[in-house]
Amino acid sequence: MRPDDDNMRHFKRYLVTSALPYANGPLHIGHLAGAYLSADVYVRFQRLMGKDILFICGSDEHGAAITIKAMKEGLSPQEIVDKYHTLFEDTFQKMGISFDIYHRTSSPLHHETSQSFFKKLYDKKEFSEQESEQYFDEKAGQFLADRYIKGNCPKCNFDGAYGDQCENCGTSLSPNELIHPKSMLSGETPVLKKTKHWYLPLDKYEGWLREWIETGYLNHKEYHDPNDWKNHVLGQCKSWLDSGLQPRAMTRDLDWGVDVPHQIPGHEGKKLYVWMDAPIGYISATKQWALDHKKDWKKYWQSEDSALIHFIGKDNIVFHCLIFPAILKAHGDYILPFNVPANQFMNLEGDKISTSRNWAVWVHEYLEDIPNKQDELRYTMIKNMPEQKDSEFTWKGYQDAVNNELVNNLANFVNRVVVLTHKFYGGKVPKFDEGAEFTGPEDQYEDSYHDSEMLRLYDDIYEVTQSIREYKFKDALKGLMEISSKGNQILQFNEPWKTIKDEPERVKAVMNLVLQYTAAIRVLIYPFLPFTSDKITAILQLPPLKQNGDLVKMMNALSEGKPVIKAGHVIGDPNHLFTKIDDEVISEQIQKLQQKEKMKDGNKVDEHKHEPVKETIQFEDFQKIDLRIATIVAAEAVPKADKLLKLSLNLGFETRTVVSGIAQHYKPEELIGKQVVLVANLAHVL
Ligand code: B3M
Ligand code: ZN
Repeated sequence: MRPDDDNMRHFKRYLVTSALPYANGPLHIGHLAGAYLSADVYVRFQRLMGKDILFICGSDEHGAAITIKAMKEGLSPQEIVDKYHTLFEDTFQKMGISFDIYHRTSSPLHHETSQSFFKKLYDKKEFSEQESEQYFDEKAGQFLADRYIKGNCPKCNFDGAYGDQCENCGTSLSPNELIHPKSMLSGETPVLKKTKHWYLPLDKYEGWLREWIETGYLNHKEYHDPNDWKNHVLGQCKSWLDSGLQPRAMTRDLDWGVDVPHQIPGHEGKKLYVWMDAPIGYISATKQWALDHKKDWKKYWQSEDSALIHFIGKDNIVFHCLIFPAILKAHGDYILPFNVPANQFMNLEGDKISTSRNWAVWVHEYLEDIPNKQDELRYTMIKNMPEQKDSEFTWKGYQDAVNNELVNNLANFVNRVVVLTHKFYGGKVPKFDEGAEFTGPEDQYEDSYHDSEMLRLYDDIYEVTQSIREYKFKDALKGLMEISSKGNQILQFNEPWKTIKDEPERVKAVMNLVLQYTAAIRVLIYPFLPFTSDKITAILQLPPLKQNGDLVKMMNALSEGKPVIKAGHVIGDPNHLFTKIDDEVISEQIQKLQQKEKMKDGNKVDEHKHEPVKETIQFEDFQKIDLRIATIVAAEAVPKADKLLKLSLNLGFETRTVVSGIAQHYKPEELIGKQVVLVANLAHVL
């Protein structure tokens, strides 16, 4: 087993991307677990293996997700994307997500890149031009994005369905299917108007897409090993292919986005579809990185000895496994992704993470509330990574993981090694006699030699590296923690604190070995918990990792029985790697979550706090009132009544429509998903 024994030895370089997050709201832990932490572990690992690897990301700043948020906050789209782009950069950096570049799709370089890409496909006659009827808001004077149209769902008749999806029954819709469509811009009924768009004929590409997905091979530039792809990713691709691909419009009638190139007749008022421009954002970010570092971006994107790997969440699979590959192949100069190790979703305390219900742990808030504990969050996220199926984050689970695993196992091991080294040898790594026997970690009754234990350590490290290569980050982290447990066992079985007097040679061999363990953990832990790796580096007084082959060098040394930390090296003072998380910290977070959920919009609730309490009523009066908790599933303005909102309330057993005089306090779209108390037996007011 060579340290770099893998099926990718023939690749000269790697290009790793994480999904470009929409710059329309802060990052929550689900994002982190989905596409960023997994990629970061992988990239940091490959850097330690000495690979040429580039880690690309940036903000996705176009599409209706942005303009709707801008409308809600009363800001311009540019103001919205600036705000969240800055927040993202800061949050990623603080969490140690080690992008080589964090770019943005509103940059001029991206606009140019995606336009010339589009132009190339246009010139190659890859697009089909089709005229269709789209909803147009005559009052607002614009075509409506799917998300801007609401109406009754054709399936369940829910009256707050969007043009692309009914959030009540989950059906995917197209706007033309909505009954009683209304524009969210003006509240008016939109009219159908003819418009022309450029379509990517996915139906024509279906044959080769299927062959590429299923067999993994088209030619030397377009291949992968389907056995290496996750089952749920292949499954989703196959189910899309089985239901037949349809041509997909690559342009939109919008005023925010990348212009359709002006050389193309009929470009006026047209923008690129956000899923046309966003993945090209990976390319423009690479170009920007190459400009900054005087490197050649093309090698990463167009050379058959490069491996392109997309880390994403499961909701983006079709775009990265079918649509973007189709775009790349239609262009002709690009490689296709070698793997798309998508993650599933992470739930929170028994419920789906939801931005609209504010059921989320926001990463920037975590960093403020529980400062300097990035690795504690990274650890819990990786431990619960939704690699194959949805997973769950709980605050109690976080506390247990930190207290029982990081503190009791890892921090305890490193601390014991350092304290004992100072106590026995004044901080100097001891030399030992080759023949000294001691008890190994695997079998407490069998004696071990230092050399054979070094090889065992090598094997355990190798296991971890294989898991990372297979995108099994949970297993890899477990393997790492088992190495720390074994280190603890070596101390426990040999009890150097008892045997130091009578068996000094044996203790030297034991202490040297556990110091090798500690020094090895410092390297191996770096992809997962980089801040902790730095702390161990400081404690051991070793030079910082260079991130270009440290792990390969270390594994080569171990396999030859050479030390990772040399005898005679003087280590620094002990310093606790982790401290326990108190119950109060956890209960505060749980309370915060529940409160946010209850109040949704805290300030607004406070504004009403000062309303005087009404006259006292008798118990019999109170008993007559049937109070029910209901969820607002749709809200809209009532024409010509500026105080009123029409609300659809889901009571669990039925949906009611009520009119409420709160229009001056809330915008309709803010109310969706919120809970209210309803007097369910109030007589109709005429
Ligand atoms: N912005 C969707 C998302 O944030 C989209 C990803 C783009 S990746 C090119 O989930
Ligand atoms: Zn429905």
